[in-house]
Amino acid sequence: MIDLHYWPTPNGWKASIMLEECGLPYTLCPVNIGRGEQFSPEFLAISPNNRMPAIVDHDPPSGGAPIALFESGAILVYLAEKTGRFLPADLRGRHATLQWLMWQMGGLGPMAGQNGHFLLYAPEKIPYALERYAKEVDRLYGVLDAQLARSGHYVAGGEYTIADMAIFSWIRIHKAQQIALSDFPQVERWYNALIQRPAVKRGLDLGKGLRAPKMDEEARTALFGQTAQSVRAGAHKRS
Ligand SMILES: N[C@@H](CCC(=O)N[C@@H](CS)C(=O)NCC(=O)O)C(=O)O
Repeated sequence: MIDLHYWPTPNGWKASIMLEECGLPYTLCPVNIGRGEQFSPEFLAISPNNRMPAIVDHDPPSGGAPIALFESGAILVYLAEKTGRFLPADLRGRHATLQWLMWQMGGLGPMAGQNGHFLLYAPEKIPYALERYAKEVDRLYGVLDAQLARSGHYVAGGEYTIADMAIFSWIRIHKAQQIALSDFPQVERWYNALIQRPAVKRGLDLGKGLRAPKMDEEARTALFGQTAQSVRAGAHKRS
């Protein structure tokens, strides 16, 4: 059995979608990041970066002690290797998939995250930051559109892979990012196909009711007031 430490956000959906796609049994362990639960000693022992998602696989393919993992990209690769699914075995397909997964992890996710922050959560509208991230996210959507035109059905080629799941989870929030999918016809076509998949729907629905509709002051402090001291304080509680 796998424990899924999760909150319903784009990074969380990557893991829930993959678990649903693979049909792996899992236990949902909510981590309310708006209430600071990511700093609990138990969670920091699994995810020292105080970010979800994280998993604990109590039945790793190698046998032995449970395996704990954080970073959604690492979780996707692990689950793909555990099940032999959604990561092509051939050299080209495997590395095309990993390349686009890294593109999501190092580019689309962080940039869209900052775009969302300055659009929705910053206490004041800062024109330079708004323009900087809006342009970069627009560029990244353009890159994805061009890639989908080249590759055909899916991001890394003819097969649906973990790269699609990772990228889709961030494209899912395009409306909040003030992006019209109709400006990116290949992305729109791909997105509309993926959202029909029953496992994708189940993954997106996981924990839907957990999240508060609006961010309150407590959540703002838990999420945007972090320093090294927040981690030290959480780790300290352990002893
Ligand atoms: N690179 C990490 C990012 C994970 C991440 O940023 N998760 C956010 C929610 S989407 C989180 O746990 N935030 C809690 C916090 O900021 O303390 C991954 O892909 O797993």
